[in-house]
Amino acid sequence: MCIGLNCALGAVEMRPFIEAIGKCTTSYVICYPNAGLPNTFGGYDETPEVTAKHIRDFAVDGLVNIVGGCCGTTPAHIREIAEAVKHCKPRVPPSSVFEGHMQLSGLEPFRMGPYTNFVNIGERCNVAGSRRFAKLIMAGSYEDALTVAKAQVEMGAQILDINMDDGMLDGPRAMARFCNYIASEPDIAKVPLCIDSSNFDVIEAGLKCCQGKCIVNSISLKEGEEDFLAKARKIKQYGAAVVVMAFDEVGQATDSKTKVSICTRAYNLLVDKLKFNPNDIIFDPNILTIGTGMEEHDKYAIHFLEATKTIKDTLKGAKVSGGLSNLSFSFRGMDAIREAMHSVFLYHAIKIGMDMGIVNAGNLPVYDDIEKELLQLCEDIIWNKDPEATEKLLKYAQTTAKGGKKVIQTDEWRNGSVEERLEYALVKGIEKYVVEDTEEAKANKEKYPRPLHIIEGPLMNGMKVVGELFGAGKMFLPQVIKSARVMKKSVGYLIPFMEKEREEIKAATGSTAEDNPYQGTIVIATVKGDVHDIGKNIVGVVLGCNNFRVIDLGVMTPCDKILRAAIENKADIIGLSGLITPSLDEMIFVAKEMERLAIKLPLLIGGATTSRTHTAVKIAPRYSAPVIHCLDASKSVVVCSQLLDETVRDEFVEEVAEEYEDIRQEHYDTLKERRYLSLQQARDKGFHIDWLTHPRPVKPKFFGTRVFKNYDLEKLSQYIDWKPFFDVWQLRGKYPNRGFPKIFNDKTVGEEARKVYEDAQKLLQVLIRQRKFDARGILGIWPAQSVQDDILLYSEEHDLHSSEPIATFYGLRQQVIYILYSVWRKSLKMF
Ligand code: THG
Repeated sequence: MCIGLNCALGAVEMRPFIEAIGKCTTSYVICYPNAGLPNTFGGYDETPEVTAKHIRDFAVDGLVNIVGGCCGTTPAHIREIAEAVKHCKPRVPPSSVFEGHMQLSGLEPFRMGPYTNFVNIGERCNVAGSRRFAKLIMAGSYEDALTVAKAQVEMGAQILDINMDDGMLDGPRAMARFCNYIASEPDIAKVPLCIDSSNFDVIEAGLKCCQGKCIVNSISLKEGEEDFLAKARKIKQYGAAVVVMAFDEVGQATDSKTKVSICTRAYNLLVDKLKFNPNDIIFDPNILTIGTGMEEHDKYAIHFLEATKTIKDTLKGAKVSGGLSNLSFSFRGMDAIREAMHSVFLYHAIKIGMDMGIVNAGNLPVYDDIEKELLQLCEDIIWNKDPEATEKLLKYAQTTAKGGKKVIQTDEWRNGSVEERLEYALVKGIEKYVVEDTEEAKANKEKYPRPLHIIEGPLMNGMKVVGELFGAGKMFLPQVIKSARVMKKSVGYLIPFMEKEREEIKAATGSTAEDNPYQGTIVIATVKGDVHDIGKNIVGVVLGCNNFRVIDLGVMTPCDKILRAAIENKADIIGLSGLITPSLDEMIFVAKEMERLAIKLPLLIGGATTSRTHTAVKIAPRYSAPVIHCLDASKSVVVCSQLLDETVRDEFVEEVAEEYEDIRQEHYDTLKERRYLSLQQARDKGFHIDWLTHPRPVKPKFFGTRVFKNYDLEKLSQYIDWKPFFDVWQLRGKYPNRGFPKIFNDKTVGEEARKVYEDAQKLLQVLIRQRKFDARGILGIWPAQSVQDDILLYSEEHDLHSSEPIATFYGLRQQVIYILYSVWRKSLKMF
């Protein structure tokens, strides 16, 4: 930190201030006084020699680092001052008792001494981590978004994490703007900020707007040492502390050994190569989600805790932090369970040496207050002591939600039809009877002539329900994985029969078609620049369980590798995944490349920062084949199956395209900031005809008006556009102008749509038959010409150059840019 002293004071008046500041631990003191106090005429009388003498006294006393002159000083003053201090040493700040500890600041200093307890970093000013905050920021309500920041400080957050990583936001702008808003509110600005982004431009934008010393969250070795050091060098220049994530060129460290080795490598680079203050380094060895239902994830908490211990023991001065709420993502919607897990985890992590964490400040129950059964379950899941822990926690949530009453498990569902039983088993993840039930369905040759029909029918219906429940937050990830396993069991039973069937067809038809027992092939990858793969791995498992051949290219996958793999493996679908915002741009790039190379495969977009809006607005317009946002692993099965089933594919693709078109329209309609062209630009965009080369327009058969009386209503009724009619009834769906209205097939609104449509037809017939009104029309044709923005009409053709117009249509050109959106969208496709 530096303090500068200048205007309004001469050097004499400055003395007491400089002495006071000298006692502070502030790194730099800059002193550039006026040439004395102004005289009655506002001029300055102090000579260069006098000013220089005063400043020299400061320098000799070791009070200043940088000197100069302000009002009234001249080049002669500066020359004299420079001469006077030539042999003086710069001030050395007195050492602080906090030397050797992390020191941060907002408006107030924040020092982490040896007795500082665990430090809470508030997580909620994060567009990906709080729906409320995201809504406010997206709507541009920054003032209201400050309440989210303030509430956290009031509830005990000592540092605030700020994250604006969303594909629909201009990250650097949003970050700078919010930091500036914070600066205007001392109750918030008193705490240091933690500028959180996976995009370094956003981080820099934040750093430029922050007072005090903040934390940069985060950098890592994922792009190699050079990139890592370049970013760290900048952070050092800005004087910030830094969070280093345990990622490297290979990916994100999940086991404790790799976590420690990456952090150690980063530590040595920072301390040896850049002389980075070890007290300004915070390691984040990745708190990853447990209880996902996948065995590989069961030890994630233990790995973090083990790594934390070693890092604290071996990397002197460095701190350890982590994003606590990640731990419990599997239990989204079950806040009591999540909070208990967090408290139990922290209880152990703090003991081991975790210094700080990004937490939902104020929402951590006291360890001892946690209900005993829940506490035991949390201990079990964190320390991986019970393979059933996830299951038991889910059950616990369900029983407590029902007023503490235990749910009685009965086998009553076994009385339903075979379809109902299969669906129930899928939704509830019960494997016990699934083979038996599948067998029963297969035996019904009338209903299911081929084994594939069972997959496409009842099994897929069950998966659809799973997808819907998951989307509505009523089912949780571990349950989805269980459902996928049930599916796998059922499909596994059917596969030998399908293969046999294929053999038979081959023998009968002499076909030499390649044997392909799969529903289809999908190439999935985490895009370049991104190391997150947990979600993608889950998608891989779920699709694999559903008889898809999954070619998983791993993380940090460059575009050309993805496309090559898709072509070489004759993939049917490409799936891109990513968790950080820059991945969104990479996905756009992949889409553009696919368009350029005339690839026609459907493109699935998934991962935590992706969204339907971003996919619809920014990715889909770049690629003419289907682009579909598929956030949930459970939905991927239904989406992929529909894409590969020729009977429903076109309709599905069309539906998605229409939905995305609506999203785009809505998005552009709600854009708060309208942008304008200048009038001249708008005029230049007008339609200009070169009359010399343009063929002369055909001369109409008449000039003047023509009137239609009593026009046939029956004829007119065929031209009614019914879409606005359904819109008014808020029935959304398809209604082509002619032919059978597709909206009638819509599962949810179809029946109602048909009813209102039939009512309307009846009314219309009454109107026509009883001639309730007659229809008249008039049209007119006149010679016309445009003059600037306006259109002038004349009574006769030869009037054009000689006489006065009979009428003028005034047409100021449209200057709002977004109204031209549909034109712009079409032109986008050209890139
Ligand atoms: N390490 C580092 N930085 C990080 C993370 C990390 N920054 C982001 C994230 N992880 C930590 N922040 C959050 C913020 C919120 C949630 C999780 C992590 C969260 N939010 C609720 C949810 O998604 O269910 C939303 C609640 C709501 O909308 O109100 O869980 O690991 N260095």
